[in-house]
Amino acid sequence: MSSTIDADEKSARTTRRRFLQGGSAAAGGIVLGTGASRAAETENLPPNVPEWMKAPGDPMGSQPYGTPSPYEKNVVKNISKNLKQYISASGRTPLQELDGIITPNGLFYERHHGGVPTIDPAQHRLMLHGMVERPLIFSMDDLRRFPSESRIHFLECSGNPGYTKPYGKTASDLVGLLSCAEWTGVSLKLVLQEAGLKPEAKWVIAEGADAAALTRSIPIEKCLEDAMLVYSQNGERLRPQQGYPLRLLLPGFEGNMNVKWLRRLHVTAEPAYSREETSKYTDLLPDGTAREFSFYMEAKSIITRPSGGQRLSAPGFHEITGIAWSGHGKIARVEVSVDDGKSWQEARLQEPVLTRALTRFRLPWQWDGRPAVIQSRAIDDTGYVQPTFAELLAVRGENFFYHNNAIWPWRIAADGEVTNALA
Ligand SMILES: Nc1nc2c(c(=O)[nH]1)N[C@H]1C(S)=C(S)[C@@H](COP(=O)(O)O)O[C@H]1N2
Ligand SMILES: [Mo]
Repeated sequence: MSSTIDADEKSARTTRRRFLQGGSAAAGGIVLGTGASRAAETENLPPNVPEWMKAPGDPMGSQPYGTPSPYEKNVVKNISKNLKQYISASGRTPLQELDGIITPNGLFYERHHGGVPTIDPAQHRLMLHGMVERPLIFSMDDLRRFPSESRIHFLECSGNPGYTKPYGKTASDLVGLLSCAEWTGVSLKLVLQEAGLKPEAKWVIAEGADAAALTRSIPIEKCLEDAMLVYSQNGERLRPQQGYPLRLLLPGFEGNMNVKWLRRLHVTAEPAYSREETSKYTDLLPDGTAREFSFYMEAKSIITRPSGGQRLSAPGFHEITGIAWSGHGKIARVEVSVDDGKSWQEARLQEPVLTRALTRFRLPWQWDGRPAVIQSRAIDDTGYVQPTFAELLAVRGENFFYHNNAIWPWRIAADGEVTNALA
């Protein structure tokens, strides 16, 4: 027995030495960076008994719906102050503050064109009509009687970051119109089968019950593949910002097509050519034509730690971690460069690697304290490789706005400060 304890103790000590030693923080053991200066001023550290052990904590019921610790109050949505945030608005997920792959519901990104409606689920209906045998109107109770399913998928606005000049400071500024949740609802295929599709049915035109009446045309193949009518998000009912009480989820398709507050599905032979698929959400190419109905979000990744706005406290061991995703399927590989793109190493992927979901990657790194540029690139299971920003500009020209899936490199200065290397 005692030899096991010795072995554990020995490996714990080795680990500690390997990960936390290095630079100026090495001196007296595990006292690091800013923690060390704050530590001197408090009586709450070992060997003392901290003040929060000396009296009972808050009583049960003081928070019937839990909220984060007051010490996490800065972990909030990133809402740009440069944009007028009223009718057309967006708030970004603080990706650099999150771990794992699931976005907490309160931090899920939001993008709306006509404000967030407050919808009474008892008065909400979904109409299904057009090229079907039996037009139907569903209440929320009707939809919950169908067999349900839960799946984890990312959702990303195709206007992410929504500017062609890479001036963002943080991972959230650059790709924060991206989140990932476990969605629960009913397969759209089942609901379409209930109505009976006519052979001419080629498109489904989805309409939201917001003031924007946001409307998008969805190819029938996607509707019959993995589209879902979603009523829950990470276990609880959808948030109003995410489309309460019902949204369309089209895994891997650009965010805009995932119609929130879904009220109508019109089955047709032709697309609607709505505002959102003609004047918006298309890309003007150098030859004067526009790329439309691009649907899928291409493979993309970003390092979230260390990332812009953060600071490495000391040279030595640092884990590089981030997220990768592809609208086409699974992430096959993520490669990380710590030498400004000269060489690339394969990062470890966190299991399970899911289809059309965020995938967390990690690479152990020894920072030598010299200036460095770090970046990641995703490769999906179709073999597609995430391009550099320069490669993307060469193909698309300077006029494109949507579907920017470029690599975002971070510059690390000698003092550990991390900034956007392209800005
Ligand atoms: N009805 C409706 N659906 C909508 C929108 C909207 O404004 N109205 N915005 C779209 C856009 S542009 C995006 S990126 C996603 C955002 O979903 P989220 O706010 O849940 O993140 O919803 C899409 N669905
Ligand atoms: Mo969007």
